[in-house]
Amino acid sequence: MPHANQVDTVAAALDQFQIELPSWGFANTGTRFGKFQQAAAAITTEDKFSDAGQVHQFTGVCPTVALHVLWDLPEGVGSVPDVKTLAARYGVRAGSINPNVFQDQIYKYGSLGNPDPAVRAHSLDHLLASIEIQTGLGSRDLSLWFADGSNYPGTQNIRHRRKWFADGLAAAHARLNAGQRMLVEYKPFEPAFYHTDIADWGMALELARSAGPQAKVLVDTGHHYQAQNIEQIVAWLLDLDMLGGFHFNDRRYADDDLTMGSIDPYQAFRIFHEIRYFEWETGKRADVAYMIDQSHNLKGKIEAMIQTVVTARELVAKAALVDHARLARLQQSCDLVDAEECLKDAFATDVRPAIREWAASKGLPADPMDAFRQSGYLERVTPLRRERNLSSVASYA
Ligand code: LRH
Ligand code: MN
Repeated sequence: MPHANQVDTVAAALDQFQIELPSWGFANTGTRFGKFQQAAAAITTEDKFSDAGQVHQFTGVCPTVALHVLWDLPEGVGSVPDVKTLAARYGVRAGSINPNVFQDQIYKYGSLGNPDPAVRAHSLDHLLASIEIQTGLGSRDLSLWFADGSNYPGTQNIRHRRKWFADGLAAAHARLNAGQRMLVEYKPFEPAFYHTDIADWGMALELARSAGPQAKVLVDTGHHYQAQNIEQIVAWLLDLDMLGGFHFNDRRYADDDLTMGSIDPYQAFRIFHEIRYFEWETGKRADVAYMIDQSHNLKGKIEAMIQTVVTARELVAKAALVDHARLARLQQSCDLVDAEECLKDAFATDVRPAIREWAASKGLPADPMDAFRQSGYLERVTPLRRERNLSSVASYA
């Protein structure tokens, strides 16, 4: 039986926790070696809202869905009314808006970083159209990731591309409305394999700062070299008031987009710890958008998402149990072992009983996965989607 203040601490942490679901996490996705079709996978934007609604219904902490402009708003700003209808129907709001300047053929040599001014202008137009969608849907964040870069030394002028990105992001920032933010996501490689224009946190920080005050940095946990200390980057960005949000997932090798906490849950715990410790020390709420960015190539999409959110709730609860006052004293007195044990003790705490109490207090199921499986939702939607999913088999070459 968890002791009283553990239950209160966990409940307080979960009462203020929200994590955004990626619409693309519900659709059939694959790798360059192929895509294994799931009959039940979401196809339409309505399917994605419906599936996201299931995850929120059973976990209680995912009231928004991140949208990718080309994939979820086929008519661009013209799709806004439909999306609003879906949000109302399925009880989840439209979240961050993700422009797509990496898929179309014209982006072969880049988008905002392309040597061709016409392609840079076209890319900027897409960002501005995405801001109109952001405004139409009342979404706070424009979430920006660019595939831009090069594959071979000497093939592009890296300095010129940096300047073009600075100009493009500043031009987009100028069109943001009050209360809106733009989040600049970095990634060291893929699909570019020699240089990527926004490759690390420092480049994203510099570009966000030069764009304007409503620009922040987005940390995708899969976008780091193996040896990088991600929670140190998080601590720096927090201290610089430049941390805007996260794309949580997990990886064994590169940007594997695996289920959060499936490979290294202590990594995600250390990230949540740095945020909680910052909030405890400063008394300030970290203004961070927690989002999931995963592609479930083999697992059932909705089950993988429920697994992810259940894990996220547990890691947030564990991080809330760190005795911050004691930790601060031990860090100051350099009591290394006891300081480290503060984190390990919290991480080792089984918070599931306390989370079940919190869930019961919210009218939520003790076991979201079991509740979803008992709901018969999959049995209902699969026949409706099977034909369309299994008729389109995509191959790499
Ligand atoms: C790029 C990325 C980006 C998304 C995409 C689906 O790797 O992390 O955030 O747009 O995945
Ligand atoms: Mn991402």
